[in-house]
Amino acid sequence: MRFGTTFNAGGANSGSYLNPSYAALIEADCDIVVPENELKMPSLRPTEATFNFGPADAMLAYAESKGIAMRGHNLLWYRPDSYILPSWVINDKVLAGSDAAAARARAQQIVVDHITGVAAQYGDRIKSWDVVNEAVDPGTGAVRNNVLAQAVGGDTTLLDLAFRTARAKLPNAELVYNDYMDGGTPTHRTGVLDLLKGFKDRGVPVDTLGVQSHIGFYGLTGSDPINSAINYNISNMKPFLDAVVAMGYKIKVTEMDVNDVNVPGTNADRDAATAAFAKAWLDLILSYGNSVKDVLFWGMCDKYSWLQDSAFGSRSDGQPKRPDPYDANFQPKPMRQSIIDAFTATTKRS
Ligand code: 9MR
Repeated sequence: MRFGTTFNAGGANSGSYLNPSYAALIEADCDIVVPENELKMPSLRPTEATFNFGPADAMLAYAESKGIAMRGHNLLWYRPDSYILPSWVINDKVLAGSDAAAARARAQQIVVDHITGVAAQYGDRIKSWDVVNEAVDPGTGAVRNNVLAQAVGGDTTLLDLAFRTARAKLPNAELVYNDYMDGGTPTHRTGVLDLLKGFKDRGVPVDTLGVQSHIGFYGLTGSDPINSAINYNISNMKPFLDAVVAMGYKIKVTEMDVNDVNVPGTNADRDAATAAFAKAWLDLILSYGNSVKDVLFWGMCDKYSWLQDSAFGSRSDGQPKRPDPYDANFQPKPMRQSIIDAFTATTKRS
């Protein structure tokens, strides 16, 4: 089993390898890291003609110097939101034009060129890639709509092409379909299962489902609200994961954190709740034995979590959230022990 985290190329007050306090957590606990934003298409491709590899190159050099693996996130993020694709893609005239055949060819060319360029830069130095990220609409279960999807009529053409291109250019890499999988909406889970089944039916080379695992306490009801929320999510996920593994996919926890946005009480109360949820979640996922060997968190330390952005909800007491294994002072929390306990309890991988 390997444990890891996301990190970034920000400054001294961020979840960066350039922040000595954060780097110390990585070097103490992690076997694997993944750039938070630096390999995303808007970061890498300011213009069609340019690949801005500098920040990710430096991150990979850091990881290699410490003997830590680095995985890649992501090659094709498939959402309609404006920050997902570079503006030269969003504003592309051919993609949005009236010549359907030209739009289709242009979309395919953008996907192939991007993956080919990134693969040429990193080759076997990055052995696992989120090839396609978040392509299933949680509201409908269908493949999401965006400027690329529109150019190919909304089907899975570009998703399949991304995986086939990645396999051709990165024959030794683990190819991952990465999506939320937070125990929440049944429609989303059904949509992901349909997509994974379609990949198998069409012979699309996908190795692994990335179970992001941005889990959390969103609704709290009943006399035992913490345990009810945990049990609800676990019972939703088990049949889903059974089905994924039965299709022959591996599983990987790619972006875990535990959102305590609605958990009342003291820091100790909140940390006990998130530790319990993390333990139950990891016990379930690690029960799939050799199908799962990696667990990555989306941050080691509460201070720099993406969840501190109020756009993702705020606590009613106004306190910062506590979603990660270490607190804002870089001190370990009970959640860190939960991870150790889950790793210790699981069967040895072969
Ligand atoms: O944590 C990331 C944040 O810094 C970025 O602004 C945001 C948009 O690029 O993406 C966040 O990471 C997301 C990841 O790439 C995909 N799954 C959800 C993550 C949290 O939003």
